Amino acid sequence: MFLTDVADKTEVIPLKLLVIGDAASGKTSLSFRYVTGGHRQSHILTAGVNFLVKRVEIEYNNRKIPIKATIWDTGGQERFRTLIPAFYQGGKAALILSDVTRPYTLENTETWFQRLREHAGDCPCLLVVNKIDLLEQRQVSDEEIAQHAEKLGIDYFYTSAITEQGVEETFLKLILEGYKYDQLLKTDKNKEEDA
Ligand SMILES: Nc1nc2c(ncn2[C@@H]2O[C@H](COP(=O)(O)OP(=O)(O)OP(=O)(O)O)[C@@H](O)[C@H]2O)c(=O)[nH]1
Ligand SMILES: [Mg+2]
Repeated sequence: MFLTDVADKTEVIPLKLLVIGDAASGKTSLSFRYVTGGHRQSHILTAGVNFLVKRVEIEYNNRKIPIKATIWDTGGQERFRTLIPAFYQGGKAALILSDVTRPYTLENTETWFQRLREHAGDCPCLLVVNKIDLLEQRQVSDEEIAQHAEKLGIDYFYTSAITEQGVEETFLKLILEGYKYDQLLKTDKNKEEDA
């Protein structure tokens, strides 16, 4: 009985995930919402880096894989830029946030995308259009969003940290993509060692 339990234990995979995007786009609220189910009412700007831990099980190739995801969320303000290299290092997947009420935050996702490529290589990323609950203040159309995502060559999701719309789905996709990328890097590393 005891031996079976031990044999059944599957290795927990640690994954570092990144949440980037302009100031006040909802990075902290969305991460917090996913990890705790709670909502932060006010905007307490993130000085430096927050990180949250979520344990989750994903299914991949008919196997259940336990994951310990560490979600890193950095302040979107320019003055936190110097933290960037350490923040990105080892990131396995990223969310790039925009705010549906401020079109320039969608435009700026391109800069965030380039920054990600510069500091975290080919790590997978998803475009997130947040605050979708604010229907009356919405300033960007579905077409603009689709075109923008296509230009970057990435998938996109609509979310709300208030109603929780799209939150679970977005983070599950992020974790799955991060897991696949992590496995790929490990396989490449093993190949190098064998060569
Ligand atoms: N209506 C609505 N408000 C949101 C949503 N997400 C975040 N907010 C609000 O937007 C403001 C900014 O949210 P934060 O999560 O602090 O934004 P941030 O991206 O972490 O900001 P920085 O840390 O400064 O970069 C707060 O007042 C949040 O309550 C959302 O989906 N809908
Ligand atoms: Mg924040």
